Amino acid sequence: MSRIESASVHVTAPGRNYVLLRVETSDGVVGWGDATLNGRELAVASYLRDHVAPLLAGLDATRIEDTWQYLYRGSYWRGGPVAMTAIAAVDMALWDVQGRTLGVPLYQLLGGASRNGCLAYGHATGESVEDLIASVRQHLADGYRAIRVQSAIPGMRDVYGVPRGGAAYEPAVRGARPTEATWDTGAYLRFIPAMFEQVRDAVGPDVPLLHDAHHRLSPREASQLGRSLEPYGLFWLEDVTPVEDQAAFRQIRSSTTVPLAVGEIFSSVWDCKTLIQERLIDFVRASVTHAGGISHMRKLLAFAELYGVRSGMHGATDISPVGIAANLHLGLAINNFGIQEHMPHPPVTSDVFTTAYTFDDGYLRPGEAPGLGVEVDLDAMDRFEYQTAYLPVNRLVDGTVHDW
Ligand code: KDG
Ligand code: MG
Repeated sequence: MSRIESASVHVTAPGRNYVLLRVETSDGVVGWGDATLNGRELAVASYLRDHVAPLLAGLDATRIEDTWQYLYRGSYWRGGPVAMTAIAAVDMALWDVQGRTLGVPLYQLLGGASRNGCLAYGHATGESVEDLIASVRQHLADGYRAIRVQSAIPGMRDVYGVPRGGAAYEPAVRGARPTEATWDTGAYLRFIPAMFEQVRDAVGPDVPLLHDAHHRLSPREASQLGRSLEPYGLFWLEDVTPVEDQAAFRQIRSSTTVPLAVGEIFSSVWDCKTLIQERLIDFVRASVTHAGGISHMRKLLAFAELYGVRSGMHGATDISPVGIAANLHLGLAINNFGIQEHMPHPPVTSDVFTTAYTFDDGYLRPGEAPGLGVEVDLDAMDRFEYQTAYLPVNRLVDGTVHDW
């Protein structure tokens, strides 16, 4: 029997902070799990290092479901982003071990491929609508078949998703305290429909376009935005309102037919049970890294399949290549895959991570390497030290703290 020999936690920062779990078995097989929780990385590292890794040594490495239940039910304090990200890392690492032990890519253990590749969407951004349209055209030239569009808003200093001066966008900012952004809902609601009108005019009706409202609107404002965007045929409108109150989506759903995507901050199926069961959303954005790993995401998405809700897994840079690979193996295997976010990591990331997954012709593919198919260079990791970094805090024009 293959036993877990050791489990170690690694914090590294090639380009940005990542937390990884490395599991090694008595047979000498190594598996990796992603435990990165943007802006709260060290909380998960401590959860793993202080409370989980010591429990893993000696367990049967093949008992993945049992280990998941042991960590979830066995902690009594179940759920929440810190615990579920920690459990996800263990689960991913054990599936990785299983695939490597059997010499097969993980998707083969999840039922095999249901499609040829995972349709990916890229992020087009612009400090003006003209720049945004140029960015959309560049993405089309780079092979993307679906594109998220985010633009600066006249009169607002910092807008989610839009980097300044053409730099690559990275939501977390290094520094001892979070940076602060200023938000004006009225200016946003006036500008976005006009922005979509110009983008649609420029690129035609066929390109699937997405947009992320990033939790800032009330249900009534979200309904207004959704209705105003209906003429532009969006693939999805994301995170229109904070989602603690799942019932709020009844109001939005009954007011607009715009396809809705929600859930990059979900930790488990319990965060979206009502949304799915009442068909209040079209896409669920939960990811393997933040929602309990492959084992739990598989159940979450199987539940979603019953109600016609498809996957749209979070894939921003704060999900490490290990987590992205996990999303891709699962996405390739399930029937109700929708789309996968693709926000490429900066080139320095490949100093530490070598991935079997590829992006080509608009599709991400997990590759045929055994397990998750990501190699992690332990020595290189040590060259990139953790640096404190936070997501921004958002305030209204009068200084009131608002959702970011
Ligand atoms: O950690 C949070 C970011 O990943 C998030 O703000 C990015 O909204 C996001 C997205 O859709 O990628
Ligand atoms: Mg988002």
